[in-house]
Amino acid sequence: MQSIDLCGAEWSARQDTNGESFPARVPGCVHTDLLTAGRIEDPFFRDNEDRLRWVSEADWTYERTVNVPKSFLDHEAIFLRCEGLDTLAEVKVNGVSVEKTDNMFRLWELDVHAALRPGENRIEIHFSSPLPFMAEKEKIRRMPANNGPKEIAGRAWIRKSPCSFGWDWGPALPTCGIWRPISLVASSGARCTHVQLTQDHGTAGRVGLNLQATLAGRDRFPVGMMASLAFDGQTVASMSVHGTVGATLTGTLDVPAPRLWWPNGMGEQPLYDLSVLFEDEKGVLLDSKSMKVGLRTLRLDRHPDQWGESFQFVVNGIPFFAKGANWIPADTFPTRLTRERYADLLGSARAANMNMIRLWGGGIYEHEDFYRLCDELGLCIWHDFMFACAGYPAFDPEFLANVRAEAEDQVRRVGHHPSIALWCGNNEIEQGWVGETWTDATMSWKDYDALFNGLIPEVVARLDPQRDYWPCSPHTPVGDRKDFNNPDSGDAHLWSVWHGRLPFEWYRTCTHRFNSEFGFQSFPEPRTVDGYTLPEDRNVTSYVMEHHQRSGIGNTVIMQYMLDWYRLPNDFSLTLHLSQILQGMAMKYAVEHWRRAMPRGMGTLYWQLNDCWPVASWSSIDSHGRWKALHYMAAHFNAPILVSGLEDATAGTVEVHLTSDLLADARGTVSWTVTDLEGEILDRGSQGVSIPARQNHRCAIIAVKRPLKERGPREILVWLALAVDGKIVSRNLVHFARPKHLELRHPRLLAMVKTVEGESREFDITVTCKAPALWSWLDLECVEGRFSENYFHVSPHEPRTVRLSTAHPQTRTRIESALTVRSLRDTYQ
Ligand code: BMA
Repeated sequence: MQSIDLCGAEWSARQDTNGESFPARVPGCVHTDLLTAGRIEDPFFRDNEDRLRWVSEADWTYERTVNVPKSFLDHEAIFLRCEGLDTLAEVKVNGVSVEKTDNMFRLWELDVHAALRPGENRIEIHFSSPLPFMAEKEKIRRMPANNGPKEIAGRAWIRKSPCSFGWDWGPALPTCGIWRPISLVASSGARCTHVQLTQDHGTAGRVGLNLQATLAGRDRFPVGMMASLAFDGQTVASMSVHGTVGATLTGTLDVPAPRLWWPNGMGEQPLYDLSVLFEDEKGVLLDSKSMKVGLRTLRLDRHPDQWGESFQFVVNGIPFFAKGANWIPADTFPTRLTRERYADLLGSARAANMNMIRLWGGGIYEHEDFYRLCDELGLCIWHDFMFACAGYPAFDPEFLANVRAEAEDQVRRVGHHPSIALWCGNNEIEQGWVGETWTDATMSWKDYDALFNGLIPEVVARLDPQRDYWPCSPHTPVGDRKDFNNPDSGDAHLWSVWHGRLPFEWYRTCTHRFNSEFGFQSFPEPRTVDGYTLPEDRNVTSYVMEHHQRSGIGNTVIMQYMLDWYRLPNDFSLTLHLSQILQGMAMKYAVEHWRRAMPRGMGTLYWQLNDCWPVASWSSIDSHGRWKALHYMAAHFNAPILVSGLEDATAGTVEVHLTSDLLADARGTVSWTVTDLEGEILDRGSQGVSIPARQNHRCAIIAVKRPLKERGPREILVWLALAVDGKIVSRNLVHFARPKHLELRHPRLLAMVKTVEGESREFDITVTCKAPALWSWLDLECVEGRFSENYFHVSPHEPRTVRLSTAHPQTRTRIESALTVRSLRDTYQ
């Protein structure tokens, strides 16, 4: 097999009506090409988005020439292999139309043998705007869908990233272009179209890695398949088998002493190198495939139990609590994402002690880098198919055929990744978008069943038989199917806090089995906001700030909860910071409760990890990769062993809980200090504790009746710490009044910077205070960096040292002048 890569900068693009062409990049999209060519303003700045609809409404042509040698054309089969065309495209080779495509999620292998000639050839791809297509279809039947005030109607008709048409955190900037690699491929005899892997862990000390290769080419052409598996460059297993095109080639690699793959926090992520070669009878290489393989079993375990039906993931036979967040496309224009940006975001997820990411169904099937990094980082993937919050035209056989091909392509493309834990049909469609019959507002259950309980699971069972399938998130498998958030079985999206505006305390009433969505919004930090606003926009109710808020109720809801919990902040930038503290507190409140509820509840995936543009949203990391307060707090509430306290002001007690995700029992010391707001110690104690593996247990009840009575609940803080082997592994703070009612004293915070020896990007910063400093945060002006911890509570009795890692080399003096430290009291005083 031979191929000619067509990616790169040799392309040009032009709008069909004005003909003037400009340089283009492939993979890429028209918005980023126009931006590079200086033809449009930054779509993310202020309300520029509103003036860019013309780009989505226009038709665009991408073209290039390619020199094809005669020897290439001597092959039997020649394809133009398009790994992603976004979306309504007509492909022409030397002026001859070879295909019209209509699904950005499909692999198109177009037969171009007859159209190519030796020497120079012209490839042209014409993209029609999706908008007239959608509008036409909407005239036939209105598809129910609505997620955000600016969403463009009709997105369910087209197989294109749902959120590109606008979402309640994303702009409406549907783009077009050659968004994944493109190449010319030539083969003779046979080529391999897919190697399916399954694993047999039935024999102790060995794993059987089963291969099933599908070939295309000349009928009954004889082919040999040679497979080998290596670890760290050493071959550990190999096999070969012979067969012919038309039949499936199967074989097993018998792996002795397998090194198992584990999710983050449970063990390592060893990855083997699998190489599969295909040869003809004379030993001439026809084709090859290589991939990284992780050996493990990873299943969704559902069995009847005392509460209903379990919902837990089990890796290598061990159930584990899933901790993580939901992933959306990391850029409105995902083609400009680099491996570094994926690595930074997913590395941040790992750094916050996550072990699962939900690849949400309103975005895209992700780039290969995403899956590789999840494999390497031990982040299990809950993988939705790309259907979200809409009724889809499953009554249309053409639509179903298109979706079947898409599902097959995607499962074949990524199914070998060890990190994928589950295939899930869709996001939230069972929740209100389905009814007994078709109406303008709902699709029918019959059509829903055909797609999500028929077509898609059939593809999964056939092409990826060892992965579990779940029809929808959320879904309840027993009883009434409209009861999508049942607490006794299935997964749940819990939005009564935020969308339902119930108080944070509501979380503690929830006993669901797996919480795959819940969330609370915040604003991005001031420097991110500065990037998309002018000074006159810097008020949360300004037109531009509201433009960068896509949840209709968003800013109002943030402010409502803010006033419930905190004092009105002094200014705009403090409002942004305080919104992040509020968000972090909400998520901490929820996750700590659900971790304490294990094993009844076995997972929390908050909404949402990341952003696709600078916006007020539920994310814990903003579009620049800057960690919000929530992300720093997530590292704590997701800690492998968590100490948390449940306050009861009436009883005058704090229940101390230890929640362990460790595989082995441990021992440690829990200590508590009761102080007033001056920092005066009113009581303290400590206790040796055993920490049973993979369990929550209440290890102590602290009596605080007396101090509460004497000083009143607004004066009391209880500081908790858990030490293992003399090292503090988890801390927490309990208060009995809402923070707005605490009369915090001036903490006189100080931060001292020390250079870490031999490092120009690492600094140790020691923070001290004279009175309790709640939610203290370090901030840097004009220096990009990340702290090992931030938004933490500092007690006057214990200085805290955190590590700063800067993006670029810095001097100590520079850091000292750029650094500020503030705490909650500074937001209002
Ligand atoms: C969910 C998601 C998204 C949405 C989020 C916030 O339920 O599935 O559709 O962005 O809520 O409203």
